[in-house]
Amino acid sequence: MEVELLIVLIFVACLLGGVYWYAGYATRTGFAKDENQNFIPDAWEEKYSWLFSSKGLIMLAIGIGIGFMLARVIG
Ligand SMILES: [Ca+2]
Repeated sequence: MEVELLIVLIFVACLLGGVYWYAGYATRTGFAKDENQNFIPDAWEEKYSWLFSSKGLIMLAIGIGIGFMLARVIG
């Protein structure tokens, strides 16, 4: 059970990392419209602004979760 949860957490971390990377990449290259220049594609801001405003908290929670599950899997 711990291993499955660990894999899910790592998968979510990679997925979110990809989303944050893509947002920065797409807005910097001008691929996605970003008129207010906050490096979040404007099309995403209405629905997913919480994902960016709580980025630090989300990554911290996932990081703690991975660390916790990793300790249980190894130990
Ligand atoms: Ca924007």
